[in-house]
Amino acid sequence: FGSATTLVQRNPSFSTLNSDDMNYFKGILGEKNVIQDEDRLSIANTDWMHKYRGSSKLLLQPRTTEEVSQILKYCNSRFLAVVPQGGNTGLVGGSVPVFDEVIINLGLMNNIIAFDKVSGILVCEAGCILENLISFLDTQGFIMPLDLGAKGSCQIGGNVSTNAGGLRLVRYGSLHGTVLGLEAVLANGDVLDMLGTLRKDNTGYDLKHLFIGSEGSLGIVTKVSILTPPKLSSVNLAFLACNDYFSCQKLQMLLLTRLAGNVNQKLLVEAKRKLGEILSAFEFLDNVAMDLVLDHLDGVRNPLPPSLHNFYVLIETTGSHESYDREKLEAFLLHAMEVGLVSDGALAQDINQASSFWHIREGLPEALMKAGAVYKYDLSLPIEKMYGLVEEMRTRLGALAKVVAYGHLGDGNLHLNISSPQYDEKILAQIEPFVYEWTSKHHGSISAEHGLGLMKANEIFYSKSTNTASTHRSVWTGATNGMYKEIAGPQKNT
Ligand code: FAD
Ligand code: 2HG
Ligand code: ZN
Repeated sequence: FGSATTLVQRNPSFSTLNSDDMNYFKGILGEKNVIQDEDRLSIANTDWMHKYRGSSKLLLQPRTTEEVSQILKYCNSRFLAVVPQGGNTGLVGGSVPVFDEVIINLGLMNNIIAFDKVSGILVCEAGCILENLISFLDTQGFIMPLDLGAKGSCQIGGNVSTNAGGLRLVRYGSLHGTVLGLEAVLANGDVLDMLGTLRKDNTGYDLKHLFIGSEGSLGIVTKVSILTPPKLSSVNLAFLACNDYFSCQKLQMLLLTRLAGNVNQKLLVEAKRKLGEILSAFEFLDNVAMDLVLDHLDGVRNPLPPSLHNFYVLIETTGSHESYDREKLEAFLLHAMEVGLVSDGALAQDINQASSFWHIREGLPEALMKAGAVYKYDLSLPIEKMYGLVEEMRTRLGALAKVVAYGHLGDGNLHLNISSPQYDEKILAQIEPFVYEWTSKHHGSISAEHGLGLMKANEIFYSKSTNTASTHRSVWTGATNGMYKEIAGPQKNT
């Protein structure tokens, strides 16, 4: 399904499982958590998109850090390859085995360890499902600093390991900022206790950052401490239509208080500065994406009929002063309409309407799955260039496939999805390496938030210099001796 898959071969230094191994694992985990059942293995071997499939014969479910440590120590001594797995919602083929690796799923390590209502610091096990953490914090008057469509299944350990971005990054920043500490187990079973809850700690390297976004390549994250923001009382959501991409972009410039062309700038900048403070999401989708959702998800309707618009933008604000925040958003929208940036719009009147607006944006990955085969690209690009790629891709593909664009416009992240009834080498050849070359030429990143996984293990060179990529490799070799996960970082020798 992509260039990486055809290049990878099973590392012959890895052993295969035998009955002594099974007995050992049963000894430490108990029969119940050593899973060889075919149906359960089939689920764990297959990724969310049903695009990547391994052939593992063993799924282990540890309950404690000590058990994770024992498993890894043993696998390391026996040269058994492993793959850490959280909620298995990853989109780049990193959460499932490539061959017959032992799957280590963290789902049973799902306890909340501590929550401090004064500092907002949450300490929990890595297997906690994001939505459960969101619900728990809600009862405490706090929120998670990240939110994504996969919240019902993804785990905080998986979020940290992919450095998941999501819908609120524009407000709360990346997990590199909000994760204060981690506990992780290295390939040889050593436990690294970095589970601090301090805001400041400059004693040497801050090693936790190596684990954030390392996609399980350096070890298994077992516990996380994370700074959570207080829940604010006033959340507003606007669903807007723009006629062209330039207007979406300009709208964002207004929000972020940069000057915005031929309008009454003084007045505007003042209003936008205030909105900028309460901005909590800035998402976009194009009309092809909208049609896809309408065609494939039940009960969804376009809040802005008739649907003749080319682009849609969701703007969410979160603040603490209900009437004032609402007024600010309304004033901003009125102005944006007056100057012609917005052609139509709706403000959510209640929580149900807000969730129906969000469903359109969050439902896109699912709608694409229902539409057939999908080639997924997750790119960071300069905002003014971003949509140029979508247009060029449409020209290249013509009637061969549908080009669907959406993403986190607020932080320059385009989700470019190419949808067709079936996978087809002809389509892939039109997309790759063009999409990577284009991104590299415009100094973007070929993985904004989903990671490299199996899909892009060989493509890191489009976004990292040779020296940087070889330093990645040295870190990986130093931490694991190369005897741990099958795919972890660049496969080519640099
Ligand atoms: P998995 O998919 O199980 O694993 C992902 C990677 O992390 C794998 O390489 C795995 O080996 C490793 N891993 C998992 N757990 C651990 C652990 N405890 N220790 C070490 N390594 C581990 N991503 C975004 O960034 N932003 C989005 O907005 C977003 N929206 C999504 C919406 C949908 C509908 C879907 C299906 C996916 C979305 N994703 C998004 C991608 C995915 O959900 C995230 O990457 C998520 O963080 C993965 O978490 P998980 O628990 O499912 O991890
Ligand atoms: C999102 O933002 C996810 O919805 C998935 O990151 C993106 O489907 C995709 O390409
Ligand atoms: Zn995303």
